[in-house]
Amino acid sequence: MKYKNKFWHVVNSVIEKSDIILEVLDARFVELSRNREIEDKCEDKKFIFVLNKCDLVTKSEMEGWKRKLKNVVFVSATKRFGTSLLKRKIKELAEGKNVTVGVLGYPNTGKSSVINAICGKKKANTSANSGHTKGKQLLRMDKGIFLLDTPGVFPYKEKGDKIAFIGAIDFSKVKDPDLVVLRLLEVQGDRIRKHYGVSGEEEEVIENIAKKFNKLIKGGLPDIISTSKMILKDWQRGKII
Ligand SMILES: Nc1nc2c(ncn2[C@@H]2O[C@H](COP(=O)(O)OP(=O)(O)OP(=O)(O)O)[C@@H](O)[C@H]2O)c(=O)[nH]1
Ligand SMILES: [Mg+2]
Repeated sequence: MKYKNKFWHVVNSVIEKSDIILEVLDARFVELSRNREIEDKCEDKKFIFVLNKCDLVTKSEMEGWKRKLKNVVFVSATKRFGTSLLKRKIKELAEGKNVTVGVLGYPNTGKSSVINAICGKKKANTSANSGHTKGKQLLRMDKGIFLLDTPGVFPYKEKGDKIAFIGAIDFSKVKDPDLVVLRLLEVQGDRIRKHYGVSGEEEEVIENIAKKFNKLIKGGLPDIISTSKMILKDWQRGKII
C-alpha cells in the first residue's frame, strides 16, 4: 500500500470504530501537530484536543490555547498532570455507554504515554523513537471504556520542518539538520540559548554551542552538522524546556 493511502487507511478505520476521538498534540507545536483533514472527518464525533508534553511549555502558553480551542485538556503524560481531568472528560462524553476512544496524532506526540497515564498501568509500549506503535491496540480504561492506540502516521506530502520539530521523524534521520535547527532557532531561539548558555544570532548560536561542547572538525572549526544533530536530539527528547 502506498504511504499516503496507508495514512488514510489507518485514520479512517480508527474514526469509523470510535465514538470519541482524542487528537494528541505536542504542546510546544500545537498548530504544527494538528491535522485539519482529520479534524474535518471527525465533525460528527465527540472530540477532545489533548495537548500533551505540557511540562515543556509555560502556563501562559497553555492559557492562550485554552481560549483558541474548544474542548481542550492539557496533559503531561510523563509527569501525570491533567490525566484525571482527561479521564473525567472521557467519562462525561461516554454518558454511561460502552465506548471506544480512538487516539490519533503524529508520531511521537505521546499517544501511547497518554493512554498509559489514564489507564493507570504501562499497557501500551512507548519509545523516544518515532514510529514505535506498529498496529492498533485496544486498552481498557474503565468499565465499558476502551482506548484504541494507533500507530502515529502523517501524510506522505508532509516532509519539512514540522515533522522534525515534533520528533515525528527521528533526529538521526533528518536531512540537513543544520537548516532544520536554524529554523527551530527562529521560533524557539530563547529556550535553546538559555539551555546551552550561549548567545548570538541563529548561525552563531550553533557555532557557539559547537565550541562550548568541543564539537570541532579539522582545523578547530565548529562541527555544525553534529552539533545540529545534538540540538535536535535534545529538543526531540524534551531536554530543552
Ligand atoms: N516531556 C514529556 N515527554 C513525553 C510526554 N509524553 C510522552 N513523552 C515522550 O515522548 C516520546 C514518545 O512517546 P510515545 O508515547 O511513545 O509516543 P507515540 O505518540 O505513541 O509515538 P508512536 O507510537 O511512535 O507514534 C517518549 O520518549 C515519551 O517518554 C510528556 O508529557 N512530556
Ligand atoms: Mg505509540
